[in-house]
Formats: sequence, structure tokens, C-alpha cells
Amino acid sequence: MIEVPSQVLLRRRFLQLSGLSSLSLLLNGCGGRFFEEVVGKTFEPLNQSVEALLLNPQKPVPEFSRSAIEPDALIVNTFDFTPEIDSATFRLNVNGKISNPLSLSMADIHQMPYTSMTIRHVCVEGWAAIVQWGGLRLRDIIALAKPNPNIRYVYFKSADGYYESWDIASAMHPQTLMAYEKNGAPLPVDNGAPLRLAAPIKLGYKQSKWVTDILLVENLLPIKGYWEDQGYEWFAGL
Ligand SMILES: Nc1nc2c(c(=O)[nH]1)N[C@H]1C(S)=C(S)[C@@H](COP(=O)(O)O)O[C@H]1N2
Ligand SMILES: [Mo]
Repeated sequence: MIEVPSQVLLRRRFLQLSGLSSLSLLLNGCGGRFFEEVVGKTFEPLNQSVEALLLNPQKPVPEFSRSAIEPDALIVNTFDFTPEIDSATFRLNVNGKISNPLSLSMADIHQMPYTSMTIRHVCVEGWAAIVQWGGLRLRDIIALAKPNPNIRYVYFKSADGYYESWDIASAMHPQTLMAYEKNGAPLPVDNGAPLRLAAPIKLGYKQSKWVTDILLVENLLPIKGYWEDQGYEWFAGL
């Protein structure tokens, strides 16, 4: 099995980002390609190019009215600890197979087009909550990064050690937001401030809080996500 150097570099880079570099010796083998083949077959219909997704946004799912918000129903669900992030010095870094790597401050992020949505958050542990999220569309960040046409997956690294990977179509969905607002107020620290993923199309565990790094890649790595690597489903669509 032959791997081009750039893929190896990207993989190493992500493992460093994840603080998982000690696993890199193990993971630079053939496991990734095997998994890639399995996933590629399972999710054939979503195998759209990033260019097509930029030109033709997917249809939004129906939203709730603001009066439907359930202010107390969103249960804080944090696997380990709550990181303290100084939003004045915070940067969202975007790297990978792109021609315009980004390092965005919260001021940069607030200047990008704002979107609000009121949707249902569904946790796999058996609870749900109607929540309003405000922020910017992930697709706008991806477009700004000038992605290589072959990218198909997006990795998210969080400040608490959490990590996630999404298919490109779900990441480009118009209701997949990097949110900095919850129920009309600035995003609370417990819910992922300064920046978290929010989307009505995936289960709660896909929606990383405290996101610091985004990595756009062509192939899924053997490391897929904090819960997925313990047996939870990867696609986790709603
Ligand atoms: N960084 C990070 N993101 C995370 C989690 C986490 O533990 N760490 N938990 C996930 C789970 S299982 C759910 S249901 C939601 C919960 O979001 P909330 O704590 O804002 O209600 O966050 C998701 N994102
Ligand atoms: Mo969850």
C-alpha cells in the first residue's frame, strides 16, 4: 500500500493537532484506506464534490419558531473538563488540503455573515431540546479557505481534547453553523464558547464544542471521533 507524502504529512499534522502524536506510528499503516473503502461504499449518495456543494446548497430542514425554544432542556454534556478560552486571543485555525489557510479571530468571525436557526438538538443518551443558535455558516469558512476539489471530510479539534470528523456534504449544509450565540445570548462557556458546531442534521455528539482547529482532508483517518472511536456510529444523521 503506497501513500503519497502529502497525505502522510497531513495525517501527522492532524495527529499533532489532536495531541495524539504518540499513536502516529500505529496509524500510518494501511488501516485508514481499508476504513475509507467501507465508508465510501456506505455513503455513496453523499459523495458530492465540494465545488458542486458550493454551487448548489442543500435544502434546509424545517425550523421551529423562536417561541418553541426550551431554555432549560439543553443538558450540558461534557466528557471531561470545561476549557477556559480567552476570546480576545482565540483563533480558529483552518488547515489541510486548501490553498488559503485561515487563522480567524472572533472579530473576524463576527464580521462574516450571521445566521440564526431554531432547531432540535438530539443527544444519543435519550434527551432533546429546541435551541436557537446564532453564528456563521461552516460553508462560508470552507469557501474562504479555497478547498482542493478532492476534499471529502472535515475534522474538528476541540480545546478539551474532543475531536470529530464529518462528511463534506453535511459540513457544507446551510444549517451547519459555527455558533457563538445560544437562545439570543452569547454562547455560554459550558455550551462551547467561544465557538461550537451546531446543526439540525446530526446527533449531539457530532457537534463539537470549543472548536479551535478545522482540518479539510481527502480521506478519513483511522481516528474518526471521540465517541465513534468507542463504537458509536460515525455518520450519526438525524
Ligand atoms: N468538545 C466537546 N464537544 C462536545 C461534547 C464534549 O464532551 N466535548 N459533548 C457532545 C455531546 S454528547 C452533546 S449531546 C453536546 C451537548 O452540548 P451542550 O453541552 O451544549 O448541551 O455536545 C457535544 N459536543
Ligand atoms: Mo450527546
